[in-house]
Amino acid sequence: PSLEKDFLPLYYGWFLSKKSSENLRKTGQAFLDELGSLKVFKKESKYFLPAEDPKVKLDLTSYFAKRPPGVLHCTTKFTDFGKAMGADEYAQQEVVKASYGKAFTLTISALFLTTKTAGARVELSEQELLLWPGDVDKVLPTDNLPKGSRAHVTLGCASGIEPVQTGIDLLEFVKLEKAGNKGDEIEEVGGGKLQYFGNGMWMLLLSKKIEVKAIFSGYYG
Ligand code: ACK
Repeated sequence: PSLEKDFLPLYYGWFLSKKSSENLRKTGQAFLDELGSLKVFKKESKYFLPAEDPKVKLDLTSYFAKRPPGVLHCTTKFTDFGKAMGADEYAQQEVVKASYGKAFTLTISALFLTTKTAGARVELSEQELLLWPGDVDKVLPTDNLPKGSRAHVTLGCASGIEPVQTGIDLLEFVKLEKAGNKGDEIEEVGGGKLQYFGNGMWMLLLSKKIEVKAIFSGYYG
């Protein structure tokens, strides 16, 4: 019996390799550049501009100025050093312990952007879904969305917005999809099909999904 108590991380997740992080950041940047230059986007840019001064020039890169430092990641469970609901239960699962430090390949199927966040949508494999917590795929307690709906990589946040928002924003897209809203199919752009869901909610379905290498681990801050 050990005298030490397990000390849980701030969060568990997949941490992209340096190279995969750089590539995904570049892809995200190219998406912002292209979207920002599109006429359809400019026509709808009011959601991103201050009401007092709607004429200022919008630069999406400076709009999403809060970018994650270091390598990018996909959070599985936010454990808050053990203080979060369900933290111990999550950490004690055999699959979590057995996967700790192991390499995975994550599939990025889409990039999305709202007035608050920019992110990449992650499509989890059966095996990866085993590491996905049961209680995180809802905004409202009554939501009933497929497991893994929230899986994402945060690419950037608007001023005053915390990264937890990216997953919440993605769930809003999934809820709209579930309600049968396919979004206005705007046009084929560089990387795929661009969809607009209104209210400044944009999603690019990648014609060629991106695979990234990542290690399942914990982040202690
Ligand atoms: O971008 P993210 O997935 O959103 O990665 C960061 C990471 O944990 C460190 O802050 C995520 N995060 C923060 N708070 C929560 C929360 N309450 N529920 C789920 N994820 C969270 C944040």
